[in-house]
Amino acid sequence: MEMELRRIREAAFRELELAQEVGALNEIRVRVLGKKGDLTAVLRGMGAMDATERPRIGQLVNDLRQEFEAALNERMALLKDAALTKRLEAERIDVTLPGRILERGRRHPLTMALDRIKAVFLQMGFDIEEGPEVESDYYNFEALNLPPDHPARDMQDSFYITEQFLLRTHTSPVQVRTMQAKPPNSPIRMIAPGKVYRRDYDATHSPMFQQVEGLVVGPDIRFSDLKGTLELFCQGIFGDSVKVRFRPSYFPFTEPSAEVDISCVICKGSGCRVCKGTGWLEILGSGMVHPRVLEMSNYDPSQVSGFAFGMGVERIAMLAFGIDDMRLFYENDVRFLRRF
Ligand code: 2NL
Repeated sequence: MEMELRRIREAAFRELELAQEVGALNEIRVRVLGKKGDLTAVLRGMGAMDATERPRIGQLVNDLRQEFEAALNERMALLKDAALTKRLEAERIDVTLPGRILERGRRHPLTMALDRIKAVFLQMGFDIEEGPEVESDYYNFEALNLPPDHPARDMQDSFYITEQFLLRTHTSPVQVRTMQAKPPNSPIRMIAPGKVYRRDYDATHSPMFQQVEGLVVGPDIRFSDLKGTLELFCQGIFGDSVKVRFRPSYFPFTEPSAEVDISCVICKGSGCRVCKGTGWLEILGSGMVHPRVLEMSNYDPSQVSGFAFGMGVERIAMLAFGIDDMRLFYENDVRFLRRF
């Protein structure tokens, strides 16, 4: 029996030395120390042994078990260490490599223009309101003094979803909703920025564009308030030296109505290609809110009055940055976007 133990011992230690991988060591552990392993087999065979021999052989088996287990663990640690070293060697980080350059993005020119527009009005105490892009015929047209047969509805050839719902053609419905959400005749000083949709597509028109409309309502709001506010706005965007003029115009929701022009930002008023020789550029539509529009939203025209205005953000951005084709805003060509 002692011969058998010595043979098991020699074979086990030889295999231990030959093993090069953690997996191989685990196999050896099972084969020698496991439940069906060599040493367990010896213990099982002790029944046939002389009773006086059993304690001594049992002791030898346990000693061998402990000795081999310790050697196995030591070898295991050694192989694991070697494997880690090898991996670290392969994945070594070269700290002298130059870093990867991070591509820094920037804001879209339309976002920059809109932010500037918002900032000017926020400074004047305006609130910013938003509303849905899918609107009902009522909020988009009817509440703005555009009954179903009104010819001005054709001017804004629209995208209808159903008979009753369409993509809003301006952000005026946000102002209507704001008036109706307040107690009658409450003062208002707001702008409504957002996307609007019209069936139009060329160098100066896009089927989707961004608009900022504004509304000021209160007791004794006059045309002089409209003029002063919009003149300040134009100077805030195009600089203090810009000249502003008001021309009579027509909108169904304002009376009287006025178009707002600024002196040409390219030629300073002397006449060029951009202003078509006139020295002036149209940038806003405006007017005193029509009494019918006030009435339909529970405002009493004998108690309050107001002015409203609307502008295209793309147009403001084109003039502020000197861009001649609106479609460039939506093509997302980075060569264009990087210029601003
Ligand atoms: C333009 C002209 C304008 C308005 C929009 C408005 C809104 C309410 C009541 C009365 Cl709730 N008016 N909006 C008024 C005048 C002109 O927009 O050229 N937009 C691009």
